Amino acid sequence: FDRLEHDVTELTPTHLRADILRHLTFTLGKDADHASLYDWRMALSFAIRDRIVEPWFASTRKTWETGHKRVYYLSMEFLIGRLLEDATINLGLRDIAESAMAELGQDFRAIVEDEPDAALGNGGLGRLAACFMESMATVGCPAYGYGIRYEHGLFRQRFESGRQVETPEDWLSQRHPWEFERPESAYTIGFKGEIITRDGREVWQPGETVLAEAYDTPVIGWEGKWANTLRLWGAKPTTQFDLERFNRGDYAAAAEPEALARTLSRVLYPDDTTYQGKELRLKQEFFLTSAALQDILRRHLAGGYAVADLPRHVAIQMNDTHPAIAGPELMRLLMDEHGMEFDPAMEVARACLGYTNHTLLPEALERWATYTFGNVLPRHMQIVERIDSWHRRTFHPPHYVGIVKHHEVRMGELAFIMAHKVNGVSALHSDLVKQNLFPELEKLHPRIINETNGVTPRRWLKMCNRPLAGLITDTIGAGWEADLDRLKELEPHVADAGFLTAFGAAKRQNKQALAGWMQAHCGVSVSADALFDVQVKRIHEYKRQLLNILETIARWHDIRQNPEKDWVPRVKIFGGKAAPGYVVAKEIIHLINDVAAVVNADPLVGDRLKVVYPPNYNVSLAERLIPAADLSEQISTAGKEASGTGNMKFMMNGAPTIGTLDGANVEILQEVGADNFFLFGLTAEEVVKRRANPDHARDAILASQSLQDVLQMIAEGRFSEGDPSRYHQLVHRVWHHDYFLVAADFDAYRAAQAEVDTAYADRMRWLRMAALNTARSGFFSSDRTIRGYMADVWSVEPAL
Ligand code: DL6
Repeated sequence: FDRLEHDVTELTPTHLRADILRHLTFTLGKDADHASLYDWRMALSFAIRDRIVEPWFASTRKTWETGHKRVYYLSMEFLIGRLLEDATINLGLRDIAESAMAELGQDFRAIVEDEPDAALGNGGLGRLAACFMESMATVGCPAYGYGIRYEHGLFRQRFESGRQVETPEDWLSQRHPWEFERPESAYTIGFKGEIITRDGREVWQPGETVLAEAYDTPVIGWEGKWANTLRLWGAKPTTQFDLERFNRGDYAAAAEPEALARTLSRVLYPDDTTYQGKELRLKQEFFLTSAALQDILRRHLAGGYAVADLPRHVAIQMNDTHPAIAGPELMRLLMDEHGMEFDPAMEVARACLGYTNHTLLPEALERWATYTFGNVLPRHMQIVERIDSWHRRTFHPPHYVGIVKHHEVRMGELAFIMAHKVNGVSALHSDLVKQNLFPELEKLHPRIINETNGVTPRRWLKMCNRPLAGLITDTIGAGWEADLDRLKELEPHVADAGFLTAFGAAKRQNKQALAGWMQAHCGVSVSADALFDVQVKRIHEYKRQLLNILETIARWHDIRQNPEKDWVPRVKIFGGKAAPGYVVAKEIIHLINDVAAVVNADPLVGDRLKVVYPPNYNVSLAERLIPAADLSEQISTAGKEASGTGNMKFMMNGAPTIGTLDGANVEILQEVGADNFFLFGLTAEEVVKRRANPDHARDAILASQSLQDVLQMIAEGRFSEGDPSRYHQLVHRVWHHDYFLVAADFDAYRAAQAEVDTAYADRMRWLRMAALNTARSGFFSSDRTIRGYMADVWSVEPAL
């Protein structure tokens, strides 16, 4: 391993080549003549991983030796995507790896794209956790991410006759080269059972147990200066395989304990907005949380510190309410296992815990029936009730405020009361959390702050958009990757036609690559001169993909009415999955695909309008689509999108937003200026007022001839030939149950889209807007967000 002593900055393709061949031979047992793409990918991944291990050890050692405070980020989701290219970029080895592979006769791009996406998350919340892990490593914040090593990540989506069909995802069917299995780091997790009293203390005797075993993935920061650990727990049985039953020929029964245990880490729940009333989901949440807390306490005590000293060394962040059982579980460990009394244990727990809220949607705020909660976690039910009565006695909240209400345990209230800081994820969202979600609790204990989300510019600009990243470095020099405010230095160049032309050329290169990919994978041919208008995110009524497709129909209709007009050609690109049980969202997907089929086959329309919906939107597809986008669709009903992070990625990649005053759009608008943003629609306050009028949708439809025509065409079956009633319910919903105000915002959206056309037709004006979006996107680096959490929530200094 002498070669590992080379500083990565001195590493040559020849060194790396030798490492790759060594792994191919000794780790994979293959010779170069018989190696498959998979073998080469593994060999390269191991060679790159070797380069991470040293800084990883060094970071851990330094944290340990200095007793530095650590952050523990508990999340049910880490949507990390592919890791190989990202690791090479952060180590400064991207081009060296490409050359080394070329010397070996291999195509780096093909290797990178052979890696399956680790889709251990549903959407924004999980991807945010992944960006945070990378940023914590970049800014030198000592941290562990704790999650679940799901065998099956988010389902794969395909379309059959335009309908979404789900199949299981199997990223672990291949070896995962980035992780280290840690069988020695395993904890027993209990469920159910009973409480007994021993020596005057309550003792929980679980009726079921499983083992949580650790799998560690190092996360390397920019320039390889610091690395943290993403520790994912896999479930294993605590009981041995039952040999006696096996010998009796009862093979299924013999394997039962293993099968039952593995169920716990088998699937990611495919729904990020609705509460899953499943005992298994509660068990998963406890499994992750208990394993993490046991691990945290073990590490703390191994450092020779007292339990009461925990808050000086440990900050624990609950990513949404999913790990909110951390409050009672930490109390149980402190009281039942470490002998603390209730009051001091509360002080310790609350000083350690922070809670991030990611949604205002009532259906996403977890509540458990006390029956289920008490059955699965009887000791925690007792502790929750004790916390609730302590809170009532001490603070006298209004009678309707509390943790246990109407036979339910409210996880939002529990997380709030157990945390010393609660934060929202954009300025608007944090205000709404204060005003609408927890107004009474905030009055009793003011603790809500804002930490506007961010995204890592290493993955979401440097890696996914090489043409633009290259232009930025050529224009303002290196170093912007870890100091994104430096993008401001691009502003003076925006007056320079040469720079704008180069900016346009970079965008065009990405668009051409995407056009080729869409032709090959979706069978739709599009012109790279058309405006690429992109809406990618989970499919949900509040995100209003329906509004977008209704506008598409109106546009198609107008082009047909007036084909001679000088239309600005558009490609409407959609991407996203619907939760399998979300019927309306699935109807919207079907409608988009049906409209695409009609529009794309219409010779009268030709290249003036195309609709493309590539299936199975995931992190890798986002990396392909976002750099090629001209326009970013962020059109949620105001007050519903907590922040959005896709909106930030588009902005960074030079795509102006068409959007409502919702989530972080508000701050994007502030940063970029009204001239470089297509704003439309009702504000959050107006939404509430408008909804109070029961006829709001009808009024809006009757006032808009265009919307009437569109709804009429759908209802007549123009997009569902042979099945005219297919969308009757959807159309009925717009008329009578339009909770998300699609009708009310339709005309304003159309007008904003017309402004987009006008702006795009003026090439230099458009390029200026696009370039200013990139130049003013520095605020949205997740490095800034992480520094905010470090200062305001965790009280952690950088260790670098
Ligand atoms: O904060 C990350 C992300 C936000 O950007 C999105 O606006 C928000 O919808 C999402 N929230 C969730 C909520 N899931 N649950 N429960 O995914 O968080």
